[in-house]
Amino acid sequence: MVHVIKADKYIEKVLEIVKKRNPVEPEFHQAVEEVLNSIKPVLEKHPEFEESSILERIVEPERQIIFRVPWQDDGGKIQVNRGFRVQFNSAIGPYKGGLRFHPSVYIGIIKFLGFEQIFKNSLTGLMMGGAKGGSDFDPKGKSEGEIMRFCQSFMNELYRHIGADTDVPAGDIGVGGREIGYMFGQWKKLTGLFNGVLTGKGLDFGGSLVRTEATGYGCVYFCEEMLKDRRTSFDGKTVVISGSGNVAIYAHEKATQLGAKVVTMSDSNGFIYDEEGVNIHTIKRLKEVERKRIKEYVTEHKSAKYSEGYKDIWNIKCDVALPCATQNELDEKAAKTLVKNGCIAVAEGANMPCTPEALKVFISNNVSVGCGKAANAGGVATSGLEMSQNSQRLSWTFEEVDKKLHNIMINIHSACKEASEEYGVGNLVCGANIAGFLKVARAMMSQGLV
Ligand code: NDP
Ligand code: 2IT
Repeated sequence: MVHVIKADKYIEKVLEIVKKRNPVEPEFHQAVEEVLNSIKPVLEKHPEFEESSILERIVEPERQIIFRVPWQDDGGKIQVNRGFRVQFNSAIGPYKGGLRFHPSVYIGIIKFLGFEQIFKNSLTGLMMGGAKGGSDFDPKGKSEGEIMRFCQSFMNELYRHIGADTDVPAGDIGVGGREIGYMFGQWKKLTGLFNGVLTGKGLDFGGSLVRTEATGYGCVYFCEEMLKDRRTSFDGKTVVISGSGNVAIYAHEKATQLGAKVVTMSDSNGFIYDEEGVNIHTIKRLKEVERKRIKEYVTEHKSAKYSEGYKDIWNIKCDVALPCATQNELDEKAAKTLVKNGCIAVAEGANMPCTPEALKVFISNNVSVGCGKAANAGGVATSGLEMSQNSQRLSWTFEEVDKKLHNIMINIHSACKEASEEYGVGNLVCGANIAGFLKVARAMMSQGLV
């Protein structure tokens, strides 16, 4: 019989190991701490998880790959970036998760994202393990040729580690349809395989309808369920959205379709406030086609105002806030302001956008909160649907995929709610962590020493 200690001591012990073994990786520590602290009642009910060292195993990636990415810029100079793929957990399916290209990327960011991905993918109900990758490459200001050469060089190493049945990357910050296209082309050239090794592909070569819209739409579908629980809806609500990338744009589109007015969007330089409602067509053209900065919006819309700095976006009065830019973009002060201004629901389109202190403020003030693992799971869920279509060599209609996505988001919301009630934790954030964790932990137990 293995000696079992109290759940809180066990959590403390594992957190200590994580901090010691992964020093100077604050985002990873934050993500682990949040999950571990919220599963305390599960550990109390299931001492077998501690007996089998499930936590010690789940916080350690199965595999971490770091590689050189050399590429030639337009001036002929050779540049070198660093590439990453962290294959975190394959208990419930092949590794699955996005690639992020952003100068802030280092191993700690990839590990926090890969760790969260394990539980998010579990919540989707599909067969997908957790992984994440990327590079400290900065796509801003690069020419089309430079982007292509970088993506090709990135794939020149990544291809050895991925596969349609082993590890399936997709997009994240700085990686959209264009980059996935270049990487897929290089994969095909290197391996000769035309298969579902990447998701988020173009519609002409195996991509799925709705994948582009999926994360933003899914986030709004999840939030709609939270609003239903409060006997209200998006109709007539004022919504603040941060970011103006893939997730933010389609969160805007769906919230607007459901009758809300979206009054803000942002990028890393600043935010726009349009009291008449941000025009989605202008945003799509500026961001998806012309790849311009958000401040350009005000030159076309006189009702809008631009402010430098992205943090003050949370001072804008709203009923619903959808942080869709990046980690830790919404802190305690911002949360208090949102509460004071009457905000009733927050759904995280981004990964870990609210600091732990901000989450506490929301929960203790009865604001409904959908954490990223639950609220933004629609993206990876639809990636899972793309994998299914690729395996079948079939393409489903927009309506079919959208309906499946909607059902998945409704089911995730129910799973979070049920877990929260069963374990008496009283909020969807802990509920998401518990529901996501249980499935993976059980699978690990069944598979022996993995
Ligand atoms: P995009 O690259 O399309 O857009 C990112 C947006 O966030 C841009 O407006 C960008 O502004 C802003 N942003 C990025 N970094 C920062 C920063 N450090 N400070 C302020 N603003 C910043 O990415 P996505 O829309 O795909 O991703 C947004 C978030 O959603 C990320 O947290 C991602 O992990 C998460 N997510 C994405 C999914 C997907 O399917 N794409 C799925 C689930 C989650 P700028 O142009 O100035 O950099
Ligand atoms: O954070 C995420 O879930 C994503 N970036 C999407 C991952 C995917 O494999 O579609």
